[in-house]
Amino acid sequence: MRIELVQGDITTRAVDVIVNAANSSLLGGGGVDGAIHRAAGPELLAACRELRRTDLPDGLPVGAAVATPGFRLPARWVIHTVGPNRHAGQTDPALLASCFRESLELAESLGAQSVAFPAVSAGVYGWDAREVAETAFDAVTTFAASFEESGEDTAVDLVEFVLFSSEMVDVFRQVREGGPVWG
Ligand code: AR6
Repeated sequence: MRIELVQGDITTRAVDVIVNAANSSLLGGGGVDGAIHRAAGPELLAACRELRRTDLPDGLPVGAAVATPGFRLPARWVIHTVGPNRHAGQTDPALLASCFRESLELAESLGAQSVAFPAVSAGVYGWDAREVAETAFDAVTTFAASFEESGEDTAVDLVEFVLFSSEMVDVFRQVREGGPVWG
């Protein structure tokens, strides 16, 4: 499984799945969530409302993931996950790891070959970029290793981290290379 770092707007990625850093309501917001809803069109909000009406009347729990079509996006599906909100006292890294793991498992069950993640919880939800990067790499490598141990191949063979700023790319690169993060 390849892991790539990309600087840019996740809504432009022509991958099978893009992951949305949503909130529990699934009804949109700012940041990457707002960008994805704008690019996907109003059909995405309608699909999210339908999920709330049927499977998720109380919303999507922190650390969980759910899929919708990508509608007007180049991506085939959007997987919505809810990162922990540090400003609300959600400081357990296991919750953030769960976002990456559950999104990957759902992507795998959809047969997706390529998955793009944003830096979940590193914006409005106030997590330190380095901690997000460490958690993200750890979750992806653990996911890949679990398949290798069982001798099975993953459907997912490309994971992209699509990061808005060059500073965030630097943090992810430093964490991947195991070196210090400056600044
Ligand atoms: N492509 C890639 N990354 C982006 C984009 C984009 N188009 N736009 C922003 N980012 P955030 P969170 C980066 O705040 O911290 C929303 O209102 C951004 O620079 O989007 O999980 C939701 O509805 C940052 O590095 O997500 C929730 O209420 C990263 O994406 C809440 O924010 C995540 O920032 C979720 O907060």
